[in-house]
Amino acid sequence: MAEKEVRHSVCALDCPDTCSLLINVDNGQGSRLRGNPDHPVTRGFLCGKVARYLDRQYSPQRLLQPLKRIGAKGEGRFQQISWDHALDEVATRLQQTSQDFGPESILPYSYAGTMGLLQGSGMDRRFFHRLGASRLDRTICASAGGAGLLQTLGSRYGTEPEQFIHSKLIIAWGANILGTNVHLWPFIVEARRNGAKLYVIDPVKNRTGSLADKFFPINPGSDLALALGLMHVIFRDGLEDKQYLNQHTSDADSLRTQAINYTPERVAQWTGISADDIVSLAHEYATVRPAVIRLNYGVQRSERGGAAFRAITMLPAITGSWKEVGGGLQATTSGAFQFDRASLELPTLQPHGIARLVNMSELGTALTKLSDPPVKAMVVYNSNPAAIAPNQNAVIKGMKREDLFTVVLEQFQTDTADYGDIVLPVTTFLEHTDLYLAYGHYHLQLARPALPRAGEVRSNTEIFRELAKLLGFTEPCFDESEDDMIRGLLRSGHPFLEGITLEELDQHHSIRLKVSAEGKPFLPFAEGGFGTPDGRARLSPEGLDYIPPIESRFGDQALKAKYPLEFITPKNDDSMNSTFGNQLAEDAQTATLWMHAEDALHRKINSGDWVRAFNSRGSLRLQVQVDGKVSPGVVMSPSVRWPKMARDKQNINFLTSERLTDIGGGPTFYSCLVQVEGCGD
Ligand SMILES: Nc1nc2c(c(=O)[nH]1)N[C@H]1C(S)=C(S)[C@@H](COP(=O)(O)OP(=O)(O)OC[C@H]3O[C@@H](n4cnc5c(=O)[nH]c(N)nc54)[C@H](O)[C@@H]3O)O[C@H]1N2
Ligand SMILES: Nc1nc2c(c(=O)[nH]1)N[C@H]1C(S)=C(S)[C@@H](COP(=O)(O)OP(=O)(O)OC[C@H]3O[C@@H](n4cnc5c(=O)[nH]c(N)nc54)[C@H](O)[C@@H]3O)O[C@H]1N2
Ligand code: SF4
Ligand SMILES: [Mo]
Repeated sequence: MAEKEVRHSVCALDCPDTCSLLINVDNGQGSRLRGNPDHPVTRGFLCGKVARYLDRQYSPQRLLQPLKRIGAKGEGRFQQISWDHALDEVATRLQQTSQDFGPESILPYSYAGTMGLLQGSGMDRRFFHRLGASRLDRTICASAGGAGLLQTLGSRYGTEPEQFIHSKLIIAWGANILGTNVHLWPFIVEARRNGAKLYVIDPVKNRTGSLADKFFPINPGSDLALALGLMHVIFRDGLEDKQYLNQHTSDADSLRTQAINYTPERVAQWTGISADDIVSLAHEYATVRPAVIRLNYGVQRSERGGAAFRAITMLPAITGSWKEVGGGLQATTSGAFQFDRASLELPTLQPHGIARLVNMSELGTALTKLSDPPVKAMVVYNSNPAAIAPNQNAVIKGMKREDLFTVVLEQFQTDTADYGDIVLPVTTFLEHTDLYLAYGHYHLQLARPALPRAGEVRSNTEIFRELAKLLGFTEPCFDESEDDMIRGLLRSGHPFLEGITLEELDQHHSIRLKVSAEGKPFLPFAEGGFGTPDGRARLSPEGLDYIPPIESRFGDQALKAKYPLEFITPKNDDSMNSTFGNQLAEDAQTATLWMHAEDALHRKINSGDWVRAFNSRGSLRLQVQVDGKVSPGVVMSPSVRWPKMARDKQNINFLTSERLTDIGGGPTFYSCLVQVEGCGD
């Protein structure tokens, strides 16, 4: 590397913005990280977390050598060992486990610690497929919403962020834009400068809600009812786009019939939003043009989250808003990155046909109850299940099992790493090559290593490549270079990737997908063209009856009598799920419980008091804040802290359940009833 230079990189964190980064490198030492000013979405700035990423990169707490556990599981006592020793032990144990219990007794556990395609779904997938290990159903974040989008639109993409400047009404629906998608904000600021209004529908009045023109405090998990109420008013008052409905949708008439039942008055009871507000929101949404919905992921983490996603994504088809620049809806853009994933993951390597699928949102059950075969070995990478998975008591009980062999590939000594038998130190995104899609824009990016590696770290790709060798896998795919793996991904033949090559990516770092002609806005469904089999948006009302979540104020009344508060645990400003958890102070947001004054008074609790939030699954110590962020009956604490960093060694996922969403098999983190009581200190 030259003495002083500016290098390009890409933020690999699990965030819709996938920022283009510039880093100053001086004699191999990174000195300044900033947002690329030339990138159309990054526009020269970073979020607070990643602006300080070099602190993480150079943290004295980073794992730099392989470790072998010498203490009890979870205790955190390890000794350093060599890579040869570590990899030999992992290979031998996996081979033995496979022989004794069958390969499906081995479970990979990974999610989006890095969004990079190679480090997240490349050599690892090949390795586990070839081994015949259980497959992991990666449901922890977006599978309920994804299933909903596929049912209605048949595609997982929508309005591009750059077009929000043309909108006149922007609805942030379960979307904390300033907290989790901050690069959309400048486009909204520009739209508002031109007269647009921003409306926010959220149970929590966070920074985004506080800056809205109108804030609609919705009861958690009732979004399906609200969407049906809006449809009721739009159809009743003849505000639908009949031509669009006829030409580009199916089942509109049955939907209209279904919506008749969802009067504003009925919907008001469930949602907590007044009938008048529902009527005026419906009128404005249908008549202010163009209107766009930013539907983010919060809505899907409740029991009817999939149906809610289905219904909300029907709205722009009903009003014909897809036709307009600055109209439509964005829940994600990831479906436009149409790679040849099979060439990367090679599922055909599976020796005994398709292996069993284990839902990552039910890890506690998988580790404690699964049989035939039971899980005997788990390899964790890009994830921190001992913090982020629901029903932690079961997860920990499983991870403590003496007969479970656990390998953890990590940058830091997380709670999960404490349960590892072998811990392998890995690279950060500044140290390896990867290709990045985005779920909040349409720019494909490549990053080469920007910094020399710390200590003895290796990348996921290298580790799985070496394990494949040790297990005697001789297929040529285990020798394939990273560049060839990227070339394979790009060779799908899909028009959105047409002409994009690795060489071009190396030269430009970021390339807009060929979703529309250069300089022209992308209007995905202006003329129909939905991804459904008949090309029409599917408005079927089947499965769209609103049934309140079991764990909600209108759900199981016996449960509610014991645990009367609806507990939601949305994203934290200062961490990325549990990433950065090592840096969070004891009094961080993740130690705070927001509560309404009425609920506090009733329990003789004041702002600043320490309380216990609990239900039948667990109990957690938090400090109360009463400041109007949440409505009566709702409590909120941002997710998620490292349990071991807290005095009580717990986090909010000790309270959440393993109940799954209506479709997609997703977790229901935000359908969670609790009681709160003072606890002295
Ligand atoms: N700072 C920061 N940024 C992040 C992350 C992080 O941990 N920290 N995580 C990243 C990840 S993994 C993801 S998936 C994205 C998620 O990004 P978002 O979807 O924006 O994040 P959430 O906080 O899950 O939920 C969004 C909003 O939905 C609200 N909400 C909760 N329940 C309901 C409900 O029933 N109805 C409605 N209408 N709203 C509801 C929450 O209060 C929150 O304000 O963010 C990414 N960005
Ligand atoms: N209560 C509650 N729980 C939640 C949520 C919530 O809103 N509320 N959100 C859920 C959501 S949306 C998500 S996406 C999940 C996120 O869950 P996870 O995907 O597990 O995300 P993180 O907690 O960020 O942990 C990622 C880990 O990967 C590591 N890592 C980063 N890069 C690499 C790499 O290159 N190689 C390897 N081996 N490791 C790497 C990081 O150090 C970090 O410890 O959490 C879920 N849990
Ligand atoms: S976390 Fe998101 S906003 Fe922050 S730098 Fe990464 S991509 Fe950008
Ligand atoms: Mo997520």
